[in-house]
Amino acid sequence: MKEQLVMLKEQALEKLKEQSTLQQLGDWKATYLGKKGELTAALRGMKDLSAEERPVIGAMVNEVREALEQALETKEEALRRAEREKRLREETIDVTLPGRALPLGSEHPLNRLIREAEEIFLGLGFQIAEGPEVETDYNNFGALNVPKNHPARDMQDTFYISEDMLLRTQTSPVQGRVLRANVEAAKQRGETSPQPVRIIAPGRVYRRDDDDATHSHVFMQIEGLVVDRNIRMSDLKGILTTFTQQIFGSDVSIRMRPSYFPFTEPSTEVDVTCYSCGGEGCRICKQTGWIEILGAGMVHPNVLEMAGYDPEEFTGFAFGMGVERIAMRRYGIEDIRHFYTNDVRLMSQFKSRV
Ligand code: 2NL
Repeated sequence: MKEQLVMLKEQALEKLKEQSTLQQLGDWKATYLGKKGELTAALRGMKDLSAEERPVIGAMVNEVREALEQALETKEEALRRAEREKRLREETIDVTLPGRALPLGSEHPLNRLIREAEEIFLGLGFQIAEGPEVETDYNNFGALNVPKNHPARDMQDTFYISEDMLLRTQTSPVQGRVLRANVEAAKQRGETSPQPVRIIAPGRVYRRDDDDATHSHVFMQIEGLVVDRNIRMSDLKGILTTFTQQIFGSDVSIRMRPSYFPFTEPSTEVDVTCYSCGGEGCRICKQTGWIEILGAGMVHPNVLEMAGYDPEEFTGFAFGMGVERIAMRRYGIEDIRHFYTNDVRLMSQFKSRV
């Protein structure tokens, strides 16, 4: 029995050396120290021993058990340490490696031009106004002095949603809303006159056009409106000169040609000197030296009156420009549809300066 125990101990310790994972250690523990293990089996054999032998062997069994448990603990600790060190080695991060660059988006050229225009007009004391793209027929046409039989009101030219709802064809209804809100606010406060107005209204507008290189059924517009006492055409010219020089460069000048809009009287079309040839005449300005960029005029007294502003007390000017047309010339984009197909190869060329 003694020799058997000594052999068991030696065999167990020998086997222990071969175990190299915590899983294997568990199996080893079951084999030698477990309830169904070899040492328990040896203990069971003691019932056949004599009374003198029993305590001696009993002590020896305990001694072997303690030795094996001790060895197991030492081995387990060594294995845990080795595994932790291995993991730490594998998880080492080289903080000196350069990071992976993420592809950076860029600002849409239309949004960029609108933002630049907004910054210029904010600097001139204007506020930015916004409104819904689905409008009433009255806000889009009636309130702007566009008569019932005007061709612009035709189903051919406007997206109607119902008899009197439509997709706005210009952002002017936004300005009309601001005017009427001011009149309402003055009434609420018991004041005799509404506040003056100095706003721009940038936004998306819709026309029933067949899309081609120069026409899109959806496009961006920036309109402006100033209403105050003693506003004159020279104020319009001053604001537009400052704006165009900040957008196109301080060496451009503007000229105004007579035109017609139902909502302004007098009305004018505004040209800038060609920023490509400086006015000499080239392909871009079709040899004229001038490029048309917007329409404008003095607000028609009917428009002021309908909104609740007394045209005897107030005068104003308004203007409207198509953002795509200016962006196409400025960035040399030859097809308006590029703005809406959003090919990243084109769009990524407009890295924002923000
Ligand atoms: C153009 C011309 C224009 C206006 C828009 C306007 C707005 C109010 C009152 C009077 Cl609330 N006028 N807007 C005036 C003149 C011209 O747009 O060619 N746009 C692309």
